[in-house]
Amino acid sequence: MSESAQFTSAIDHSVPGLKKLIKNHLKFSLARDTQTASRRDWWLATSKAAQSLIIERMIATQTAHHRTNAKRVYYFSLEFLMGRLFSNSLYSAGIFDEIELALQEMGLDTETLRKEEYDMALGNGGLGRLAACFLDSLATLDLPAVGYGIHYQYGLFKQEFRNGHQVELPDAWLTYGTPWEIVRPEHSTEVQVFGQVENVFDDRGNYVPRWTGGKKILGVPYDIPIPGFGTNTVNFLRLWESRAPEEFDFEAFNRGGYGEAVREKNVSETISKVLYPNDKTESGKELRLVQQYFFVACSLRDIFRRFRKDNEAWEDFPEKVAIQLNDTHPAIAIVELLRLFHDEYGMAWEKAWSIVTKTFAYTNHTLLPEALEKWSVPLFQKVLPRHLQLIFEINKRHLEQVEAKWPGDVHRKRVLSIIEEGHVQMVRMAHLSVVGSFSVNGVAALHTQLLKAELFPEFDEMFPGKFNNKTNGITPRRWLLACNPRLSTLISKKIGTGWERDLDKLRGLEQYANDPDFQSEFMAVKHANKVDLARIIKTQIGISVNPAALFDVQIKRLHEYKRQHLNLLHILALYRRLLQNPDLDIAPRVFIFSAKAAPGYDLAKCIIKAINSVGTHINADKRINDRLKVVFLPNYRVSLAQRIVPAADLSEQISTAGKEASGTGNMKLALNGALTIGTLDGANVEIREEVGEENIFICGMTVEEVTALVKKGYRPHDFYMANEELRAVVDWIGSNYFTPDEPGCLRMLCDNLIYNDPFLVLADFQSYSDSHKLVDAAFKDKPRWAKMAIMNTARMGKFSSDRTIGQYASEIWKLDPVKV
Ligand code: OAK
Repeated sequence: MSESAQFTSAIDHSVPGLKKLIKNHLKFSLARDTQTASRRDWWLATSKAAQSLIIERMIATQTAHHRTNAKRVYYFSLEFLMGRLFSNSLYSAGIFDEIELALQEMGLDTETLRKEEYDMALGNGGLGRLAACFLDSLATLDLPAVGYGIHYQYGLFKQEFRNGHQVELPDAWLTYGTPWEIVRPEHSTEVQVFGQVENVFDDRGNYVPRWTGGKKILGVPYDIPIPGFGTNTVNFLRLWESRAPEEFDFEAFNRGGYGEAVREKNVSETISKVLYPNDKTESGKELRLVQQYFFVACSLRDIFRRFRKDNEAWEDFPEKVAIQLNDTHPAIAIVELLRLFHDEYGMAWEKAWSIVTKTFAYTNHTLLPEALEKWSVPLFQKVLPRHLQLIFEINKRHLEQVEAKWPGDVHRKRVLSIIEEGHVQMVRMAHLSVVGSFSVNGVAALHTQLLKAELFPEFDEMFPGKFNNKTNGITPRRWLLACNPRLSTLISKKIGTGWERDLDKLRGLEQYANDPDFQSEFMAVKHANKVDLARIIKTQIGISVNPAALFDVQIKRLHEYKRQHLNLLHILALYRRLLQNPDLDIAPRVFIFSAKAAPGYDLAKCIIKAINSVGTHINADKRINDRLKVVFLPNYRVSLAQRIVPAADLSEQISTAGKEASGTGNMKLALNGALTIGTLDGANVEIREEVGEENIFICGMTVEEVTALVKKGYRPHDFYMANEELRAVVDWIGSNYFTPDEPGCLRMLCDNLIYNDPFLVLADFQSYSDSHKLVDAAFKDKPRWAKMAIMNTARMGKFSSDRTIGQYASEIWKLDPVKV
């Protein structure tokens, strides 16, 4: 009998059945009656109803995986940027329409309830959101998978603006609880940090190192079910919360009294307290290393337990377990797995290392030097003394191989070593990851090429074939079906459904790209989405914008390499042109920004202030007559992105060539019919290949040109002097004109551009500005713009995360689907 024949739901999926289920949850789970229930209560009750259906399938899925002793992939990530789960759950449970009807009959609607959910923002940006898209695709493709991470009590900070400056507030996402998670105290596990290494006799009379002392921490798992779309598979995300092993430390109580005992407990609970808010950089914080070790140590114990249920021999471990490391943050898992096999299970080094290196695969997500994690040896010694010893032993054996391959080559040994020599020795986590994994992948073709040629050329030579590319993708369920219901409906009306699980089907739209009726339907959808966004802008920040204007969107983390300040310079140039020539014929534009800056990143915060100040000034200038508007929406997050993306006309992807590993916002926007203005960086290169050069605006220097300019010696001041308009707008920013109440506050931005400009903003300004003129002309030609927009949607099939995950599964993990 097939698995699917065995699965029958015990739940009544009909509209009356669902109504009853929701009311039951309201009453028995929330202790509310229909008279007093708040919107949040209704949202919770509806979510719990959907969750019941999902949990049924989760149990069936886990049974099937267990029964078939399936190989599983474990996705280790310090970040999962999930956003809201409500719509996704309804779609995946296949009850969206039924729930909508059921709610309607009770005088409610999904649209209102949806907004009650607090975003699950356990990530900073690209890397964390990619992890969330991957979970969705893994389940949709019926691949046995578990995500492992940390159950942060506080997610990414909430952002507010005060006088245009970013202010950070805590993100207490769990205040009202969440309907999606299931706590599993029975799978709690204990791990150790700090302490020392002693040599002791083991039970066979060998004198061996043993990790003793230190601090014990309890990991308590919370599971979030991850339903696939159009399938019964439900995987889960397991997040660890840190606790003190005993509720109350009586020894500490006797030593130092109540305060001491509670303090001890607090230290343990600090580990999972808060997500570090830095995108790319996190330098040397002890707590961060403890976080990393805590979650991978808990996860490996959990994987061992699951493996041992169905398997005898450790040799089979790589046949049943693949672990994907989401960047180097979980890389300590390599050493921990070795330690478990070697120290705890007494396995010989060679055998243990051979299993380890057949288990791990590593994804690199950036080439930026400041993001390559390094830990000082003294810090490692303090937090994980035994792991440090093991790292030195791994490195010794690794360098012996280097010596065997290139005898006497000291330079190679130095660059390939896991330990960086210097004033203080450092452990290079990227090197550890390359040495300890059987696969290393980049996230876009250009990025992988640079990874091999620039970052790790010696490693590529040493391990031919280990490096490979897996171009990123996004889930079409969230980034089209759920976020853009109007466009989804139009697409399905035109080419039928099925594109949600096979995004290449969108190619079927190409044949209508020149059809005036389809063009006007497509652009009517865009217009309606812009009207919605205009309403959000009005209610959030009180600015009126014209939905007929070109919505020019840059939404992503604030970082110099992403060059929001290049966009700002262009805005100022346009503003100046309009002041000097009031008859200038340009299409009205609304510039829309949304971005968080890392709390300690002063220049990024200065750029936010600059955009806000310039925006306030332009928006109030009557002479401009609403032809330019500048909007900075606070508190960028997944749920806000889901409102902005469907309404965008133009997508700004203007990083300095060679700096953005892939980008995924570029894919979301193009999929929803926005045209890209962008550099040949990251996945933009592949987007151009797919949509065709006639449907994208490429500008700026190429990687080769950037390299050549930097090699020659880049002098931003020369560009500043040579370009009258550029000089004027840079000086304007520095002049206090836009910040009269805070003189000097934008000086650092202006000085940075003229005298430093590490990301070549001034060098790319003219090309970018010229490209915008082409955008303006194209936008005025309505049929042409419509055709280009349709072509973008039609040709984005490659960027489904289903394609990406299919490639990981077959080329890296050797993982087969299990139908439930
Ligand atoms: C964050 C912390 C450390 C290293 C990398 C990151 C990160 O978010 N990188 C981003 O990953 C995305 C997913 O692969 C890419 O699309 C972005 O280009 C990259 O910056």
